[in-house]
Amino acid sequence: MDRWQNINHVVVVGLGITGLSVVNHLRRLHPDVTIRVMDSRSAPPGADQLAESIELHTGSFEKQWLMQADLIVCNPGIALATPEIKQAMDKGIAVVGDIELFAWANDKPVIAITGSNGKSTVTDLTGEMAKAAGVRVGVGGNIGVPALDLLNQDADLYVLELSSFQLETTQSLKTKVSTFLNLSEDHMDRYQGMEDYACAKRRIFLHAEQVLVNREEKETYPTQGQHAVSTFGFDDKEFGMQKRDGQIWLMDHQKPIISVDDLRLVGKHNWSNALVACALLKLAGVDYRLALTCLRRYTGLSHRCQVVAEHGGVKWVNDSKATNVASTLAALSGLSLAGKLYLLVGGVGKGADFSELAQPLSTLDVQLCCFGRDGEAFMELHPSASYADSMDTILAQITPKLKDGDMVMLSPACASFDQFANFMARGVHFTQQAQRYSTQVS
Ligand code: UMA
Ligand code: ADP
Repeated sequence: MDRWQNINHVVVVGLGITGLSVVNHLRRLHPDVTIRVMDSRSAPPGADQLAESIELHTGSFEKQWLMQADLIVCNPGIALATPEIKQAMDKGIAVVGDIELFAWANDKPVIAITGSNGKSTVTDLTGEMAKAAGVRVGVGGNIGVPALDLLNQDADLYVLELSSFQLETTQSLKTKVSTFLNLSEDHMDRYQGMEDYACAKRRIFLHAEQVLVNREEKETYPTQGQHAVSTFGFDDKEFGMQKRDGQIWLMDHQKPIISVDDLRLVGKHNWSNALVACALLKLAGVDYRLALTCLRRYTGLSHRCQVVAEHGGVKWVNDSKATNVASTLAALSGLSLAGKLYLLVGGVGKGADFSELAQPLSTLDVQLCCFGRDGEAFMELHPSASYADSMDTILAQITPKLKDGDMVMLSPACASFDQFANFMARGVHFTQQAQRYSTQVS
């Protein structure tokens, strides 16, 4: 089927790295189509990299262009419910995302990963292990490398992190294996509720040869279609875990893979991430046993529960990627400290309910430090809570109190864009401040 037969005019909505990758892909593979780009921001990122020959409209969505399009390619950050987009869809104009274009152009096997938390860690680790096992692999998607940019790499396997936003506009992606890691509240400013959000994520199963789901979360299972289903979890079934001689082992159908004591990744949630990476590779036909040294050495991605400074017995932990409640819960789970935890929370709450944090906080010696736009919403979670407008003010206030055994952790349960460009900028800022203030601890 030639999907491009009747497509002459494409409108790319939203620039950023996705929009640029779409334009480059179209120019490479479909030089005859006309491309117009629009972005509602007045100075969208990427505008300086757009060829001058491409028409660009900024500051609003240009309705007439949309109505004249044969195909609209929408940035994942733009909701399909946006009135101008909805109007075009109602007129019968096809609206897709960059992952759909990837699906149209790709004929290589794909491992696809979604979930509320752990996507990037599992994606990166799976890619690293595939490489260590000798596979030419392309790793991208929501992790920060647009999927279409991978198509130049001539890989034999693609590992894609897919957000619910990207899956909303994806219809045809064939995968060797798809996994839905877990479901917890996030992006409630975009979805009508948890089921709406879960439905978007389950689209990852539409054309999956095999699916891998979380035994402990039935919401991660496909609700329609015939699939070969494998499961992972903390018990000893299928891909699971087992205690042997006092150590917990990751297990593949009763066969030991690796002891968690041999992992450099920390936290129970990361044991699960490591197990999933092995399972995905096996289901895709890659021998993960060729990559166990890589797994053993893997220390994780930046901004995820990462110790960024240590001085005078005080640890400073950057978990800036904790942009929802479940990821902050994961950071607190199993935390055992000789001293006090100074926990920095706040930012853009995305309409979330933070009350689940109250229970684990009640079991810890903690000073809850709230900041940013929705920081006040955390104040009722713990009697120690105090509010300051910025992270810097908090760090200046707490540093003189820090003692041997304490931990200062940024695990904000919120997005960053009230005060920072993104979670990485927030994490870098925290790291710089941590390195400065840590030397002042006596
Ligand atoms: N925007 C507008 N008008 C526009 C276009 C964008 O207001 O016309 C705003 C929207 O609020 C949008 C935001 O700008 O949310 C981001 O757009 P962008 O230009 O930064 O987008 P890209 O650079 O193309 O990045 C996107 C993903 N961003 C989003 O889904 C919001 C990146 O995921 C992804 O890495 C990249 O494509 C490559 O696939 C980021 C993300 O935050 C990391 N993802 C969410 C998450 O992980 O929770 C889903
Ligand atoms: P995502 O790409 O889904 O946002 P990341 O791997 O970047 O996932 O991790 C995001 C946050 O979630 C970090 O704070 C990290 O410590 C936490 N996290 C990682 N894996 C899991 C998991 N399996 N369950 C819960 N939280 C997790």
